[in-house]
Amino acid sequence: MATEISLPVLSPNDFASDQEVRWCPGCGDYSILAQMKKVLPTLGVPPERTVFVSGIGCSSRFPYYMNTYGIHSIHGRAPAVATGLKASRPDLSVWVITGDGDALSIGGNHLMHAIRRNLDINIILFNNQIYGLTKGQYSPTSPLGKVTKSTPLGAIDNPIYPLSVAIGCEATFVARSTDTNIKHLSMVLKRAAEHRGTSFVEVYQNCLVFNDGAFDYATERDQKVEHTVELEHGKPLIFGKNRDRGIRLNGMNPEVVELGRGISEDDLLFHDERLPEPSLAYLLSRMRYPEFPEAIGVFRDVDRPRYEELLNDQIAEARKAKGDGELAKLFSAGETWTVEA
Ligand SMILES: Cc1ncc(C[n+]2csc(CCOP(=O)(O)OP(=O)(O)O)c2C)c(N)n1
Ligand code: SF4
Repeated sequence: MATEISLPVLSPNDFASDQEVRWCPGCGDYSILAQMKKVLPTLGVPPERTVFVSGIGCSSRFPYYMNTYGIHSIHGRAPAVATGLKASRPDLSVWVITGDGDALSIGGNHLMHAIRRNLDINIILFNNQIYGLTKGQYSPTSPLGKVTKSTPLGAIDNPIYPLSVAIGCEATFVARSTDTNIKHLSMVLKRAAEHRGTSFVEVYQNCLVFNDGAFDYATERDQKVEHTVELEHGKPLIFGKNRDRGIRLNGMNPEVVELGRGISEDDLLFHDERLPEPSLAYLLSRMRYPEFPEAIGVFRDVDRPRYEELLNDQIAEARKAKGDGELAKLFSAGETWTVEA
């Protein structure tokens, strides 16, 4: 007779470590940590099968605060460490926590290759448009003209947009949320976890010490309805306090239009997160405040084979055809040279 075994019900506390959280009081990182702890128990993956990998930065202290496995790795290299881990242990749930500096400055190259490979990992980029840990230098997402300690006369390098970069790298899941919109943030984290393939999530995160208010337009109660548009699959892009404005395509370009006066919802752009072609998601990732409302939600969610499956299939095939092999034999196989003094 089969015995029924009831699985333990996990709570956010099961994922919380005993470490004192060392972020500045009021930092947006707290909210992301809280939502992560709420979402993880709903995924059915126990702490001992969950791993957080981070690079360097304030955001990268995240693994200390989780009662899971964790690697506080090397600056910019979290995607590379996560790639090795997921390829060799596909059974683990692997999360990468990174900042805009960590992911897009020193780690830009590693990020790009992790995304294009499409391992089943989740990359959460805390975008505060500044280097927080090193006390306020500009980052690749700081806007033009931004005055910081390292740009005393204003930034002159063009910023890059994390989601546009991810889409350009063929990401299969791309989303954006904000640290203050906790319901939305937990929905996005859950969707990212459920996606099979690399999920790339940008979270607008307030660094109240070195870049306070950078995202007020998208997070403050009275401003966000006017300056963000929430993406919903199959629905038209509508925004504004009175829900009377929308985004329409004019040729290849988006434009803001007012509803009424001959323009109806049917004329608007309808969101489709499952389009195989990433152009629409890219176009949405280019909509920037103040010219446009910025899109919040899931931009893209498509299926493509995962690197770890392809890799492990290849290894199994090779084993079947050639046997287990021996590393020492492999080292001395093929052309070898003896270097003489
Ligand atoms: C090899 C190396 N180069 C530079 C640094 C200095 N450094 C530490 S964190 C950081 C940037 C962190 O910025 P970000 O990723 O935006 O994270 P935040 O602190 O804002 O969360 C830099 C440049 C370092 N620790 N190691
Ligand atoms: S410096 Fe900024 S990002 Fe770092 S903990 Fe403080 S508020 Fe947060």
